[in-house]
Amino acid sequence: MPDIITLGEPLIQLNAVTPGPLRYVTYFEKHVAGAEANFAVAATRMGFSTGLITKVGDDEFGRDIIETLRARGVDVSHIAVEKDGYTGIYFIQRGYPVPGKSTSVYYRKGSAASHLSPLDVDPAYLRGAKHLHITGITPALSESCRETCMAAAKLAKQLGMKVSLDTNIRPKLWGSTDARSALLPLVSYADILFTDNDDTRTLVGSQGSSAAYALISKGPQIVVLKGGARGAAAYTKAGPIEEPGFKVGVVDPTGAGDAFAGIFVSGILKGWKLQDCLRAGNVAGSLVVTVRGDQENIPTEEDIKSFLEKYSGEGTGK
Ligand code: KDG
Repeated sequence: MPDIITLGEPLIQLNAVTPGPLRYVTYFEKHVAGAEANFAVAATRMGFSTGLITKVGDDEFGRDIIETLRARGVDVSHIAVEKDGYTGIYFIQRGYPVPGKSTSVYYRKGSAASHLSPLDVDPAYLRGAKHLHITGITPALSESCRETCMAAAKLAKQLGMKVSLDTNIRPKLWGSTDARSALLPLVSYADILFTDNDDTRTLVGSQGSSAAYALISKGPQIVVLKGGARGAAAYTKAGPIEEPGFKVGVVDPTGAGDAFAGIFVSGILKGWKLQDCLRAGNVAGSLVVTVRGDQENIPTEEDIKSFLEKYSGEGTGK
């Protein structure tokens, strides 16, 4: 049984090789991505066994996802292949209209993963696992996906597992009222909550420490506010702990938060101090943004040590 189980939609990412508006891009690089799959790969790099519960289409992209995740060490035994279903894809437009930022353009409505239902959460698979990770992307996909996340979180708690939730609100998938009403009940099941100021404004109408403590009052023991290149802060009832980010050249920031979360949770499961979890998570996020693709540059524990020994503050990522 895997140590860590994640649930959500893996996607094929078609990442623009050149920056600028997509209409002028000729070449795209194909990668396997999706927030929860990225998290699973990060935890695998840290030495944990992981598994992903999801559905893909009976198509070449679904087969790519299964083969790639298997090769990256993720257990794919609970990835169902939906006959006549299709696998979601998305394009990444880089560096336009804001240099250093990316935009996701989804083609995923009605995808196989959007048909996930609570019946896909096999109690025997969760039993024996230590940790469940979910994100705010999955409940945005469909009503049955929302129910699936609730059922998985509830079951995980009943089984004595720890639960982490990354709010990951995607305004392209739903409005703020729907996001708030679906995510706040999930927050109460989370032991560790990952979020950022944009999402906390939607969820609790504030940001920074007041938002973190408003969220802690709903259940989580740790609320991590991710600040991208600025770094991250972990809030507990004992107070905040902050860690600055690293200066690196940004090629594509997509996926940095998932790597951060996967490494952070791995650190917690290894019994690390919060400060060290934050620092390692920041290293992972910094490495991911220097390349196209969400998973390829996620570091191992050894890589994190080397980065911290050798980082001079002058990386360009080029
Ligand atoms: O965090 C990176 C993810 O956003 C990306 O891989 C695609 O899962 C994805 C999504 O739904 O945006």
